[in-house]
Amino acid sequence: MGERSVGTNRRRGKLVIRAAPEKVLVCAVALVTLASAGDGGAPARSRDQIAFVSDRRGGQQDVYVMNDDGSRLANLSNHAGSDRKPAWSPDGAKIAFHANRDGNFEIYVMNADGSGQIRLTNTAADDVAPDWSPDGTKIAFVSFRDQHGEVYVMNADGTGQTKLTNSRRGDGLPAWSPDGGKIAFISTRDDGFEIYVMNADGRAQTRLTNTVALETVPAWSPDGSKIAFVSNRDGNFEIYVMNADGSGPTRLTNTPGSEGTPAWSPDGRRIAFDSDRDGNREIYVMNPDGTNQRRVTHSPSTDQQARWRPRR
Ligand SMILES: [Ca+2]
Ligand SMILES: [Ca+2]
Ligand SMILES: [Ca+2]
Repeated sequence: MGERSVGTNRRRGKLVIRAAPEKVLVCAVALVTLASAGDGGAPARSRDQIAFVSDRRGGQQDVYVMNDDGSRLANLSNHAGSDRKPAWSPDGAKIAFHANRDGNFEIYVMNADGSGQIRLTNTAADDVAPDWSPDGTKIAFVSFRDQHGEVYVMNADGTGQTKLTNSRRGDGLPAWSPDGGKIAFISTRDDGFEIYVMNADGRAQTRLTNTVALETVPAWSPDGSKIAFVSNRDGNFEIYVMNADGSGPTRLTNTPGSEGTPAWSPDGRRIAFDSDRDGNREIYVMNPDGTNQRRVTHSPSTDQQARWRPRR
């Protein structure tokens, strides 16, 4: 349904462009009015939103938000330097991200409209890759304050920073399970990039994948039964999904390009990801079985790291 309405708008746009200038203005106003009425007037909720990272503004990486059909794009973080890895609070009111505004990366948080940007960490090392706990009280992240990456957790206001892993190799990309009980993450502790899971207090660290290839970017399905991830086990990077215990890995994409960063929609019926299959990196959406893959962004810049906004 969403695709059809986009196509209709696009065709209308071409008709408008060929019309006389004064008609262009009239039609444009009419279209805007229709769009506003459609979005605001109906009792049904508006489209789900996706936060992502793009360098479309002068090569500067910022956190953007758009509707999940690519409409209503806005630059949220809009700051010099690199703003990356957006992660929504569970109520959809805030976004955590990492940025290198003071010489190295720190975790920041901002309101969903980009206002109120606050720094949560303050170390001489890189602090990156935040992920919010499902109850909203904590943020897991990765810090290199002990030279190598380890998974940490802190209160959502930045206090109480605590190290959860201590592998002394390289642990990263924490992803909180929907029930809050576990955190998936990646580690090189066994001489390869593999996906692990641990209890949210750091206990019971368990390896889920075991290949000679590279597995990374775990993402829990909303019901907690599956974990999507990225692997190059079949020659180049593709999106896979497995059961939460590591069993039943299944490939969802199959392209010569490089796929990255899967993210589930709040209803679990779609997975967003990024890919350079069309020449430069764009955000795509597909069904959880890999069908119906379609591109959402259309920009010559790099668009990546999609995260779907939770429904309130
Ligand atoms: Ca830092
Ligand atoms: Ca591929
Ligand atoms: Ca692009």
